[in-house]
Amino acid sequence: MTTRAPKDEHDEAGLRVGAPATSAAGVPGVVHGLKDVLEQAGVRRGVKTLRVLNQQRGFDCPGCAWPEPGKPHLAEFCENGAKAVAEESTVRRVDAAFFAEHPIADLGGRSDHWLGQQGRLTEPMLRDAGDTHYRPIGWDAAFDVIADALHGLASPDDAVFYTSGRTSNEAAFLYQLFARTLGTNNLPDCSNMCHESSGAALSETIGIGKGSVSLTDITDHADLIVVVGQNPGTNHPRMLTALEHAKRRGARIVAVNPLPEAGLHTFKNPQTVRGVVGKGTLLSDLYLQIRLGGDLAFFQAVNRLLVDADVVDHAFIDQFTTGYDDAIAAWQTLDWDDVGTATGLRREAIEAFVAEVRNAGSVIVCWAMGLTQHKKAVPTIREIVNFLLLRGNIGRPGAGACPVRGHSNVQGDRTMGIWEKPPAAFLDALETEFGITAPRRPGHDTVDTIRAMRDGRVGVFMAMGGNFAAATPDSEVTAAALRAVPLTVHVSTKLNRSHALAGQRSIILPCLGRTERDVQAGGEQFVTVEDSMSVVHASRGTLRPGSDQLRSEVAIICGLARRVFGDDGAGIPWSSFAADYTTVRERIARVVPGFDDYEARVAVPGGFVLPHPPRDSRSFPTASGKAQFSVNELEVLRVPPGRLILQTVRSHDQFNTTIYGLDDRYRGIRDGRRVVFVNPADLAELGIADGAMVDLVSEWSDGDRRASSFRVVSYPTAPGCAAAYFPETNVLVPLDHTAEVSNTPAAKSVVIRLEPAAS
Ligand SMILES: Nc1nc2c(c(=O)[nH]1)N[C@H]1C(S)=C(S)[C@@H](COP(=O)(O)OP(=O)(O)OC[C@H]3O[C@@H](n4cnc5c(=O)[nH]c(N)nc54)[C@H](O)[C@@H]3O)O[C@H]1N2
Ligand SMILES: Nc1nc2c(c(=O)[nH]1)N[C@H]1C(S)=C(S)[C@@H](COP(=O)(O)OP(=O)(O)OC[C@H]3O[C@@H](n4cnc5c(=O)[nH]c(N)nc54)[C@H](O)[C@@H]3O)O[C@H]1N2
Ligand SMILES: [Mo]
Repeated sequence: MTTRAPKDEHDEAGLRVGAPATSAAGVPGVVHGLKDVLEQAGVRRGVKTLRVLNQQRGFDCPGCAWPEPGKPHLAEFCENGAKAVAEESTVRRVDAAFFAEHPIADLGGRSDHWLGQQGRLTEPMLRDAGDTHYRPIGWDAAFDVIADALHGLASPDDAVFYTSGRTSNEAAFLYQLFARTLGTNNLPDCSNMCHESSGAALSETIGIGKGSVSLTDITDHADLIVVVGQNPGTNHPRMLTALEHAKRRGARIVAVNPLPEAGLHTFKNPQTVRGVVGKGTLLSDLYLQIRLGGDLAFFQAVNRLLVDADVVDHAFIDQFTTGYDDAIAAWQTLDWDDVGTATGLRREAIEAFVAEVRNAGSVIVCWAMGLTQHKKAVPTIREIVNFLLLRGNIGRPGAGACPVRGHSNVQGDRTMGIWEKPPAAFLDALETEFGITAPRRPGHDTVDTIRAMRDGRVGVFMAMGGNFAAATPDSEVTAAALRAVPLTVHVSTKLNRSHALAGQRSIILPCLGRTERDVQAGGEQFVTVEDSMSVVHASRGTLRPGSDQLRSEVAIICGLARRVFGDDGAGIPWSSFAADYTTVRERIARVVPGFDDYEARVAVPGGFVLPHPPRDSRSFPTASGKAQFSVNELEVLRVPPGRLILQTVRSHDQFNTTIYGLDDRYRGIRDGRRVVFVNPADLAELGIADGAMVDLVSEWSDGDRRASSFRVVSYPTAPGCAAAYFPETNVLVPLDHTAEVSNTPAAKSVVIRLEPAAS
């Protein structure tokens, strides 16, 4: 068992490339997962942890936001959930001795993999201005440093409070309350880089920014499930179990993706006998290998064909929607040559999809980052809503919009008010409940935060989880911006790049993770989370905390608030909140719609479902009171000769910036990450050999961006399209390259050229 952390960096020279897999999960999946947990957590602790993962009395998997079934399978976890748990329950420690041994300059030069592998943070640390190292600081002294810095700001808007989507409902609610009591809406979160485009498009068109389907719509009711811009085999493996259920009762599945992802092809369910010994289930009935960014044109073409054939649901359209005539007029102007160029698909392929739709009584569209991280992400998702509205595929069983969320509580954090543009009604309710004056100026989102840092307008940056330095675009610009901030504060479980690329003064506050017991003055606590389908349920840690100095996120916010607001806490009972989270849930129930009787309803195994008017009653809380058809202008991405469109994706061995390991098993990559996947025809045309070493260069008006030394891998991606892993490629994405409306970095469409590697 290798419980010791690696001392040396991994050498990419050992990188091996094999054939991509044609099926996902199966026995190797769970065996891989178990090996990870057992190595890092030790055998007894590891087994104990996995037994309560996603069970109704246990903790919510800290991996993705896919919902748990009503009756969880005895082992309701996947390989990647097991890896997420292993990362957190590791017995490795990053303690004061570690920081004494490693100056900041050393940490800054390390890979994300090396940093993450060092283990759990154990005590608060401070790097003072000019210091070369972090050194230990007590909790109270750390809170004093932060409180003094906040008091010294000219305006509360000079502070920024970032959140990553693993934060519980209770912590998120208190965190936004803290920021708003201070007087700012500067509450950017990982969602700004993730499903912001989905929220924006859905709010405009159906009146609520959340998906409209539940798990049984997929497993039991849908006739056709379209999976667009998503790689569930790696990122939402338990979704494959749901798709398999759907498939076995006769549902059809269509995958739309530039990459032929293994999980979309065949699934070997590790939790059934068939999956263990058999060939698995062939999932996709139709695979459309679309060009990057081609989905808007694709859905416009589909909608045009449905209207031309007059196979739309007129009764639904008349009763529940508005804007239909304008949409029809726009589809009539569609140019089929543009559709061909944008999608890379032949007309017959689009017609084959339309035939699937015509045969299906009910249709669900699922999507993730393949749609949201493009310049035209919001119009694309609006066009998908058009598609659903045309045949009344919203607000009835087996139909609807299904944005598949990333972080396990990213949706809940937004529900709790982590939002730089909060609705007025939410602020009104906060004011009534707490007697504060909530700020009304919109705050900074993630990209605007970096701009503000760069321009010297941020005095304090605090992050509740996440890895801001590594997850954000334009790595060099962002690193310089972060270094200029007078004080940065990171509440974290594990060491990461953000601790190295920190402000002039920098504090690390180590916190409990999901897996750990949370005991406060009022006894043992649990927290609550909301999954991708609006189900709210409890999560209870079971392991002994990684160090006796760790505090819960709730306790950290409340401790800081008492220092900042003094003993009366601006009239808010922070100490009682920290002692007993029931008292936090009481307040949430009074402020956030849908949480009445919170404590009792979350005590029920499986929790409760939040209201969703379009799903529940076909009522659409938009300005017009109807679902909105939209007109979306098509802009074909034309690439200069010799250039490719690059998308930045996750490997199978990472959770965002946390790099579990160096394999991407399903894509045939072992022992390395610096690869770029390119279609063989493009390689031939560019005169570049499979296996050659290249630099990736993106060209912008303010100068080129370069990511050095990638191995070219000939791969069956869509022609003209390349793929490489983030965060290594974030350096290529300029700050201003964002989606319209949502301001999400357009990380899936970066035009690049390949140059022979300089080094
Ligand atoms: N194990 C693991 N699980 C995770 C995560 C993780 O890193 N590791 N991250 C979590 C988070 S925060 C998120 S947001 C989700 C992310 O889940 P995904 O969105 O599945 O993640 P990506 O790796 O970004 O994959 C994007 C997919 O979209 C496709 N795609 C890219 N561009 C286009 C396009 O223009 N059109 C179409 N049709 N397809 C396109 C890509 O080929 C790829 O299959 O996963 C969550 N779960
Ligand atoms: N180029 C490119 N960039 C991307 C993306 C992409 O597809 N391409 N995807 C984007 C997406 S979808 C997302 S969501 C963002 C992710 O952005 P973030 O959410 O900021 O990043 P993570 O890598 O998920 O954060 C990992 C860190 O969170 C901390 N952590 C883990 N668990 C806990 C906990 O329980 N409490 C606390 N306080 N800390 C904890 C650990 O210290 C760990 O190092 O990245 C975005 N960046
Ligand atoms: Mo995400």
